[in-house]
Amino acid sequence: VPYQFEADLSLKRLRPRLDITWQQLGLDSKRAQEFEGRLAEHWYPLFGLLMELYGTRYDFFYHLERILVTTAEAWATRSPELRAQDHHRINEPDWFATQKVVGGALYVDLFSENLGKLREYIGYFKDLGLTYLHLMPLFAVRPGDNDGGYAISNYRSIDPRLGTIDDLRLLADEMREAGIVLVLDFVFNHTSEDHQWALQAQAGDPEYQDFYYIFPNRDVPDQYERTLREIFPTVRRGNFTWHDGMQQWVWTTFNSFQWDLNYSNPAVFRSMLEEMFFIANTGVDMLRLDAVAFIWKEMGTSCENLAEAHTLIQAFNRLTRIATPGLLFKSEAIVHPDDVVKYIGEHECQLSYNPTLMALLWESLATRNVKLLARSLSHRHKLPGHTAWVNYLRCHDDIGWTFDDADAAAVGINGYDHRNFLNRFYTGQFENSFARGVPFQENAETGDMRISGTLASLAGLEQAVEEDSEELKELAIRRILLLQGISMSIGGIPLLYLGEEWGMLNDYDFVKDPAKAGDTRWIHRPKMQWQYLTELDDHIASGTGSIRSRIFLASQSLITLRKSLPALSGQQMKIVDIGNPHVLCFVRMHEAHRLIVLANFSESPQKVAGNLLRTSGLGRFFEDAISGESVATSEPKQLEPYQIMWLQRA
Ligand code: OTU
Repeated sequence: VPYQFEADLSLKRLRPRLDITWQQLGLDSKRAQEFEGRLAEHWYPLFGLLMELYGTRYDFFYHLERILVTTAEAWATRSPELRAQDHHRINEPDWFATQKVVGGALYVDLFSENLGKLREYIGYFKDLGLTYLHLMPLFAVRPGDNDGGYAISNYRSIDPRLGTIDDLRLLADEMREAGIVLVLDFVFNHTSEDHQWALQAQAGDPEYQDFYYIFPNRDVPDQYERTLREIFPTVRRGNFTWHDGMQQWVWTTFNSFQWDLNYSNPAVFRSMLEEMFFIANTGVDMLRLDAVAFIWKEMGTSCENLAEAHTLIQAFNRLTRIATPGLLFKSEAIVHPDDVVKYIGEHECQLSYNPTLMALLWESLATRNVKLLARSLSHRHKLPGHTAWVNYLRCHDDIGWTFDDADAAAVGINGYDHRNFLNRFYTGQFENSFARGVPFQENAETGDMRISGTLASLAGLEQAVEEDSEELKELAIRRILLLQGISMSIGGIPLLYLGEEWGMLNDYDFVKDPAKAGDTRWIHRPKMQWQYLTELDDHIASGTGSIRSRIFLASQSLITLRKSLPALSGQQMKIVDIGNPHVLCFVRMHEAHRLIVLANFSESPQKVAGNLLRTSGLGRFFEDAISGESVATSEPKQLEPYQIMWLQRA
């Protein structure tokens, strides 16, 4: 064990401080044993991580003590319900990985106006089958543009337009009773320029100036710039913003009002830890770790995905194991697939967005060819134990083509050209494209861009509705359900971005709001239309159906079906080469359960040889769990345009 002697001695010296904390909190030492047991269990790795990050600081021991006290207080003030849940989850470390878990994400204001009203929709989530709900950032934000809530001015108060901390606690309680997991963001790479720490920095307090990266002139920023990318090039060139009041430069990776936190300062780590525990103790089950790639900077590097970023998250993770062990982390690393997976682990982030799968599903829809998707999945889907992918088709952000160029080359694709093609395809510039997306952060210099647009608009529904073509509508609906069918069966937690269940189209009105006009991602953040639900009831009563009702009912039954199929639990998945480049085939397995998925990514019918299905060792007769149709392996099987089948042994 590295630093074993130092770790032991430090803990011995810290023990009296811990006893004082228990006394101050009126806690008897018997109850504190729970905490101390977990502290002992995680102390060596935790100490090692903090030593790596801050061991050379003159004031290391001071910060160590404060980190420990913060953690002890967080545990001691955790509610009995949450502590009971912690115990339960320690004993069931894979509780989140079963097929019964299905997620949804939404903006509170756009969905239900506020947190109070959101409670009234718990029935809606249950009806749809959701057991996990990610609420987009809902904390207090700066006035005007707040990057969809990602410019936080106070992590302990809710945006007054949405409600109060008590509303959040109440919602968390009711969701827990309803069996729905609550997910919130931990926006820890940056704060808003009007966060208390930033205001103190602006007032000239050197202690708080050290919370951020602040420079008197361009010397150091220019040196950093040599190796940095630009993430939001249409907002501002470069990564630094001149602050008039301070007459200094501030590091701002994203918008100019989002100030990057300086984690090389242990006071920042300790302070954000306290904010994290505050959020956790409101009743949050999972924290989405925003922008993980950027949290550590080092001169001469890209300042993305550095080793210390992992050390930092692992340190946060160990502290949650001690104080709030029911809490999980979800990584938001929308980066190269080799880097995405490095954030995933029992002792780092137990969950991660799966941006590679997301991008390659869209890639396969555009090309009608699954070779790159299959190639990537064949060696990138497997994850370590007690972790899971979060599979999504669209989210509140743009689509970036983050696939691996070597994967592409292996199937004869040039990555650079292919990204250009995909950008043209999804912005509708490519002839015969069905997609209605728009560019996001187009970089005039590099020609680089990302794509905005809703699932339905990108899948062709917007075009079909405009052209009023029944045939095109049918194809678009099938594309939507095909992608949903994959996301629900590939292995991991499927995450719907709410609105998708209705096939909601792009909303072009965002440009009318000056705080949103400069950011095309608002095109795919439409307001929920509750009349759809009334229409649905009418449709069910009359036996007729609109496009929206059809998408809703089909999504709902896919979710119900997924939950009933134990083979869809966990991650285990094997790609099968079925000899048809338009058809993705994989086998899902969990314990003794098996399921074969066949998915046709083209608008023409496709045949697959029946005997190939037999090689899966699952027998000769199957039933498609989606359509109920029987399939015999003695003859070739024809898949309809964009059809997906979940084949069970009959
Ligand atoms: C995240 O995304 C959020 O999801 C965005 O909504 C925020 O605007 C941003 O951080 C700042 O808080 O650049 O286009 O992984 O792709 O972290 C989205 C790298 C983003 C980035 C990602 C970031």
